[in-house]
Amino acid sequence: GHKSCVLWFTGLSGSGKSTLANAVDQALFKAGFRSYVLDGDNIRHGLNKDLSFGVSDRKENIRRIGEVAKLFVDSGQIVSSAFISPFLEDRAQVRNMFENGEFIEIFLNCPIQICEDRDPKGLYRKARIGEIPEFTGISSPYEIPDNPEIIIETGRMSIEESVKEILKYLKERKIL
Ligand code: GGZ
Repeated sequence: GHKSCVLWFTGLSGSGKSTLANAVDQALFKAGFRSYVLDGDNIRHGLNKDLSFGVSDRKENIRRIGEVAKLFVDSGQIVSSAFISPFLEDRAQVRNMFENGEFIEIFLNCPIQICEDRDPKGLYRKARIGEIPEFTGISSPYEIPDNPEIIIETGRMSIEESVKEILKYLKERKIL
């Protein structure tokens, strides 16, 4: 068996949150652990499709995701959450819903130039020309985590290396 926990990925659009969360999920599955990924595809398009990208809706987005993550932890799973979650206060609020050691904040530290160069969906380009208002990192803030459990420099590290580092942390903490 294993302990349940939340892997809370935070970082800019294009920093690799969903990609890395899914890679960790795959690795956990292969190793026989039960895990699940919450990301834009299954939350922003479903439960939270009534929410915009204004400050108060982003806060509500994160609050609801925290509540859903809590349900997964209660059910004994490792849940990976992959949302920008730009505000320190909101991340701290979610952290407070969990026991000590259950909430593992993973900051994907990637320079905005790299995210913007990647621009897989062309959103940065649209944000630059004003077609998307309140875009994180351009016209809406991202508050850097002050004490994350793990920092991954996704501009420098491969996905495989990043997965290894996260699994190593979970083993050291006796979660796996
Ligand atoms: C930031 C936006 C915006 C604005 C749409 N600002 O790279 P993506 O496309 O796939 O991921 C981004 C996603 C951000 O949703 P989150 O739920 O993670 O954000 S938050 O935690 O702040 O609520 C991006 C897309 O949605 N997107 N408009 N204005 N990202």
